[in-house]
Amino acid sequence: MFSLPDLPYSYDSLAPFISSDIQHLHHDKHHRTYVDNLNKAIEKHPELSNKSVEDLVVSLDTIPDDIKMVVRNHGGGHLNHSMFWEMMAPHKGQEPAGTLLDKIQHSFGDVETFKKQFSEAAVKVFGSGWQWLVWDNNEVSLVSTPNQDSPLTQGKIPLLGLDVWEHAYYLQYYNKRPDYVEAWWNVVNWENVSLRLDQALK
Ligand code: MN3
Repeated sequence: MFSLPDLPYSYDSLAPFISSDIQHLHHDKHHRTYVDNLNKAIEKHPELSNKSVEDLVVSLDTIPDDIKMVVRNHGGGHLNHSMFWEMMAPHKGQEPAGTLLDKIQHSFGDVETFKKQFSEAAVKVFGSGWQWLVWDNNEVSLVSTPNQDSPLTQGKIPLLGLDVWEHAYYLQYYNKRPDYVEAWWNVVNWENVSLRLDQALK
């Protein structure tokens, strides 16, 4: 059985950038739905019950046809949101540092250019989806995924992800996705992004 992880901080601690109301709706309702639907699917195939959600999403092609779409959408949703909470933290004015900074500079020139390209790509994701910084082919790069698809299914390791589904911002930002994206940079947990890069480099 998969379970909904607690937020690693209080519901109001990403405010004013992401409101407590959004966090309650997004975590308690949307993320819970992904977990519940994933569990219902796995109940039909108990042989999969010892797999981690990463295992399921990495090897989607091996998932039985009758639950493949549910695992893709709701397993992906559970995995993406579990990462997303960890990829954010209360605002402390941090910036990328160490090896992560080196890799960003190598691929994008500097942090400002990286943020600009990431933000532009995030704003352009059509409909519901995610914008990612991934580790792929020995460098950091940008990728967008539709719906709840994970970069892991494409063999790319997610380092930083931004949920651009309307449910992630509509309560506070209405239709102004660019304002949400700009505010979100204030709550990126760069230490977590560095940790993910370190694990990818092992
Ligand atoms: Mn979401």
